[in-house]
Amino acid sequence: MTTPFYGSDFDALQQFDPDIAGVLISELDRIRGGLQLIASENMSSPAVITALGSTLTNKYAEGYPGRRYYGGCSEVDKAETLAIERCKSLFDADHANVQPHSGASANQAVYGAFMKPGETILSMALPMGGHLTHGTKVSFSGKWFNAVNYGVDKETEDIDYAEVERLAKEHKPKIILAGGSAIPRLIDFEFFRKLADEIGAIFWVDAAHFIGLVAGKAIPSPVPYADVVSFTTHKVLRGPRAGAIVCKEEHAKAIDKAVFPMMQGGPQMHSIAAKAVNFKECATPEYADYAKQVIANAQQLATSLGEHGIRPTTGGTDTHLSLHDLQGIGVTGADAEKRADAAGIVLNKNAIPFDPAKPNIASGIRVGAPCVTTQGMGTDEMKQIADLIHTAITEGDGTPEHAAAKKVRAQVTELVERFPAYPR
Ligand code: DSN
Repeated sequence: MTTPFYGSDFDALQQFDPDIAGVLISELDRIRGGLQLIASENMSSPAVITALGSTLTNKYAEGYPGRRYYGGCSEVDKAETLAIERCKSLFDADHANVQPHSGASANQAVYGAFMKPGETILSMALPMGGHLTHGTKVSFSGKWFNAVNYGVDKETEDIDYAEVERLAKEHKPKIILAGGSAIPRLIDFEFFRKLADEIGAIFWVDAAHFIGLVAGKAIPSPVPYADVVSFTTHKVLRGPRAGAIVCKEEHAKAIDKAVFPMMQGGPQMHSIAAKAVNFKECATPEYADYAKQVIANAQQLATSLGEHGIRPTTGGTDTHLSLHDLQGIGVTGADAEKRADAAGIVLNKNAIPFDPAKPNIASGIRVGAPCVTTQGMGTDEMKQIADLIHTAITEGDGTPEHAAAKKVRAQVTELVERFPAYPR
C-alpha cells in the first residue's frame, strides 16, 4: 500500500544506522518483556508515536499560531491550534499553552510569568513528595528563588495543611504551589485557593503526575481553583514526552510570553501534533474507563503489597501511585529496586516521609499502575504482581541468576504474554 506519509521508515534506519536501530528494537523488547511500574511512565499509542516520527520535526515556528517569526507555518499552525483547542476543551480551561518541551520547562515558564529572582515560593519539600523544580537547591528554582517548604503530617503522612497555612501567613509567598511526584492522596485544592486569596498569592498546581486522571474525570480537577496548572503529557495522560500549561484568561499573556520568548525558542511541532492526538484520545469514553481502572489497580496493588508487610504510606492511595515503606521487611529501597529489576519488574526506590536513609538508598519504593493498566491488566493481576514483588525483593539477591529472580521472571513472562505491551 502506498501512503502519502513520509516517516517511520524503520528499514531505512536499520540499513543506515544498525546501532541505533538495534537500540530501538531492544528497548521495545525490554518494555514488552517486563512489568513497568514506574509511576511516571506510560505507553503512548501508535498514533501519538506516528505524529512524533513525522516531518513536523523540521519546522521552525517561533511564535504562536497566526503570529510566527517564520514563513511556511500554515500547516503547523493547524496542528498547534488543534492542540490548544483540544487541551482547553479537555480541561475546561480558559487558556492553554502547548509549547513547553517538558514538565521542567513548563514549570520554568510559570516562575518566569509570576516571579522575580529572590522572591518566595511555598512548595512541598522534595523528600516529602515534591519535585526538583519546586525549589530544591540543585535546580534553577532553588538557586534563583527563595523556596519555603511544607511537608506531610507525621501521623497521616498526607499534606500537613496546618503547616502550609502557618508558613503561608509567615512568609507571604508570591506563589503557593501544590503537587509533586510522590503524593498518593488527593490534594485539597479548595483549601489552597482560599489560603492564596487570603494572602494575595498566585495558586499554582503542578499536576504532572495526576493530570491524566483529571482528563479521564476520575478525580477532581485543579483547573477551577488554580491560577495556573502545569503538567507533563507523558504520564497517566499517555501522550508524547512533553509539557503544557493551562491558566485563567487573566494570566494568558504572561504565560505565553514566559514560554516564548522568555524560556524557549522554536517549539517542537512534531511533539505539539502528538499532543493534539493525545488530547483527542483522552476525550474518549475508553480513556475515561482507563483512568478509573488505573486508580482501581493502584489501590489493589497498594493493598496487596500492604498485606505482605510492604506498608503503603498514608494507608493507601487515591491516585495512580503508591509509596511503600520497606523498613518493616528490612530491605532498602535501593536493594528492592535492584532485586525487582533482576526479576523483570521495573520500579523505583523512593524516599518516604521522614526517611532516615540517604536519598540514593531510600527506605521506600514507588509503584504505579499506568503502564500495566494500558496493557489491559486488572485487579486480579495486581494481586499477583504484589506477590511477585514481595518474592523478588525479599528472596532475591539482585542478580538475574538467583533462583527467586528466575522464578518471578517466569511468572512475569507468562503475565506479559497474556497482556502484551504494543501487541504485535
Ligand atoms: N521524574 C518524574 C517522576 O518520576 O516522578 C517527575 O519529573
